[in-house]
Amino acid sequence: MWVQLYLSLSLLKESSNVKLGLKKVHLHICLIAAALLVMAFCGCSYGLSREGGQKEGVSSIIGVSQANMREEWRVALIEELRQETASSEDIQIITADATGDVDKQMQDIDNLLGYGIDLLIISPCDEKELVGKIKEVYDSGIPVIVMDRSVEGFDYTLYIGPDNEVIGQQAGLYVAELLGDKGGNVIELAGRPSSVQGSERLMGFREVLSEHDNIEIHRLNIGAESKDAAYDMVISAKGVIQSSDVVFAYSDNMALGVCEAVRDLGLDGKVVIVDCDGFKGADEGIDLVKRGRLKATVSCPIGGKEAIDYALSILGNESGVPKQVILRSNLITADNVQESLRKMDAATIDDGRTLKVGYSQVGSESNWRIANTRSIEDAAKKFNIDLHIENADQSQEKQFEAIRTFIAEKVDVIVVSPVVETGWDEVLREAKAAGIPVIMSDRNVTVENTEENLTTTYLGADFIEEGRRAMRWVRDNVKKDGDKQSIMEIMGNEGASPTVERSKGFREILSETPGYYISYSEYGDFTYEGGREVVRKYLESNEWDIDIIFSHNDDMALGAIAELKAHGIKPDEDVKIISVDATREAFESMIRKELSCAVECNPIFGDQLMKAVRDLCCGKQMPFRIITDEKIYDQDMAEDYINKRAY
Ligand code: GYE
Repeated sequence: MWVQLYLSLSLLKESSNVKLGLKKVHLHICLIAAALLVMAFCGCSYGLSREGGQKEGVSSIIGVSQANMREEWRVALIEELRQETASSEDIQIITADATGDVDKQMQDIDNLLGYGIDLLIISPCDEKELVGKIKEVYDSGIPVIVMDRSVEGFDYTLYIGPDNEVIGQQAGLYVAELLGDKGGNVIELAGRPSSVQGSERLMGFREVLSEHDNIEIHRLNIGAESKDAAYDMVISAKGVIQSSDVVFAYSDNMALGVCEAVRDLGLDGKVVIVDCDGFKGADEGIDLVKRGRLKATVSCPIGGKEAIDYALSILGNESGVPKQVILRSNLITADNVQESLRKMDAATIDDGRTLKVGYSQVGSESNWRIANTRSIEDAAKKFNIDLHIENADQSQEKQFEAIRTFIAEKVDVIVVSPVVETGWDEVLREAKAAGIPVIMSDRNVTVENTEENLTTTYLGADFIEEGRRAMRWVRDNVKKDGDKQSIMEIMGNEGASPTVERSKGFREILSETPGYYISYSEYGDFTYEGGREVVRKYLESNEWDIDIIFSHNDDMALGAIAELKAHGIKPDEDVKIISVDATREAFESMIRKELSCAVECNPIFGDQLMKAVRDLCCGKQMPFRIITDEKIYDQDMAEDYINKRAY
C-alpha cells in the first residue's frame, strides 16, 4: 500500500510546476484519495504497469490502454513503446491491459486519467463501444492517439494503424505473380473468426486471387491463431497440403506452425509459405524469410515508434501533426530482406539542410486550391524548403512537363497533386529511375502495379468519407415527404480521385437509404462556371424537379445557386444544396440561407506535407497514407464558425 501511495505521490511530479495547472493538481489530490480508498477497501492495485520502472521528475506521462495482451502483435506494440521511451528521462509510460473487455478498458482509461496522464494511446477492444469514452478524454483536453482500429468520427487527436485489406492484397498479388500462367492450388488459413484484422487480410487476399481463374483457393479454418493450432491443422490436413502449391497464413505465429508442419511432412521446398506481419526477431516473419522457410512476408510496422514520435510532436505543440497515419506494409522476400532490415534499423536524424522540392499543383480552379497553394508556400519557408511550384491549369500534360523539369533540376523530392488518377506510371518510373522520391499530395493516383513502389506516401483527405458524410447529412436532415427525393450530383473533373471517391462514398450510404435517388449526374470540373453550366443545361431541357443537389465542391455549388436564383428557384427552400470543402464563401452562403450544408475538406496541410518531406529525406519509413482532419457544418453552425475559418 505504501508503495502505491508513494507512486501516487511521486506522480505529483513538480506539482509546483505551472504546466500542471490547477485542474491537474486537483486531479492528483482526487487520485490520492481514490487510491487510498481503493487500497483500503480491496487492498489491490489498479493493474497498471509502469514501463521501464519508476522515473523521477518526468515531464510527460503517456497512458497506454491496450485491448488485450493475448495477441502477439499487441504485446509487440507495448514492447516497442517501451523501447522507444526506455532511454528518455522525460517520459513515463503507464500501460493497462483491458483483457479484451470493453468495460475494463473504460475503467483502465479512468484509472490512467487518475494518474494524471498527459496523453492517452489507446488500442480499442471495440471501436464502436469506445467512441464515447475516447471523445470524453479528447474533449477534456487530453490528446488521444487511437491505434490499430479507427473509431468513427474525428473526436481524437490522431489515428495510427495499418490497412489490413491492403496487406492481404499485397500477399495476393505476390502469390498470383509467383504462380503465373500455370496457376495452382492455394490454401488459406483462417484463425479466430472474430479477428477483424485477420478477416480484412483474408478479404484482401481473396479479392486479388479471385480474379485469376487458374488459381483455386481452399480455406482451412483453424479457429485460433496460435502456432500449435496451425501446426496441428496442417498435419491433419496432410492430403490437401500435399496437393497445394502455396499456403497463406495471415500472421507470423500461424506461419511458424505451418513451417514446422510442412518440414515434418517432408514437404519443404514443395509447398511455398507466404504470410503477413513480418515482425523482426527470432522465428518471426522476417527471420523465417531470411532462413528460407517463408517465401515472402508482408511486413507492417506495429506503429509504436510512430506513436511515440507523434506523441512527442503533440506534447511539444508542434505543427504538422495529421489526423490519420496509415502505416506502410512492405513485401519482403529473400531478394530484399537485408535491405529492408537495414532501412528499419537506420538512424533517422534530420541534418536541417535546405531541401529542394518541386511541386506540381493541379491549377487554381477553386478557392480551396488557392488556400492550399498558400498553405504549401507558407509551410515551405517554415520547414527550410526551397519550393518550386508549377501550376498545371488542370492539364495532365503540363504536369508531366513539370515533373520532367523537376527531374532535370535534380530536386530532393517531387510532390504531385494529380489532376486525374490514372496515366502516371511512365513519368513516375522516370522519377524513380532518377532516384527522386515522389509524394502524392491532396489527390492520389492509381498505378498498374503497386509493387513497383512508384510513390512514397499520400497525404490528403478521406474523400470517400466526405461523400458518405454528405449523404448521411441528407438522410438525417432532408426528410422525404411522400415521394422519393431526387438528387442532382454535380461532380468535379472526370477521373480525379476526389470525384471518383466522393461519388463512391455518397452512393454507399445512398444504397442503404431508401427514399432518395440520383436522377442526374454531370461534371462541373470543380469551377464556379462549371457548376452554373450544369444547372443551366438541365433547365434547358427539364422542368425543375430536383429536391437535393450534391456538389463535389463549394465553387460549383455557388455557381449552381447563382443559376437557380436567375431562374427564380429558391436555394435551400426549393432545393437543398450540400457541397464539399467548407470555404469561407460557403459559410457566407450558409449564413445567407442559400447553401444548406458544407462537408469540410481541409486544404491547410502545408505543415504536414513539409514534415513528411523532411522525414522522407532523413530516411524515415513513410506511412502509406496521411489523412487530414475534417468536420461538417450546416446553417445552424455557420455564424459561430465563420470567423474561425482559415480559408
Ligand atoms: O475539393 C476542390 C478542388 O482535390 C480536394 O479539388 C481537392 C478538390 C477540392 O478544386 O475544390
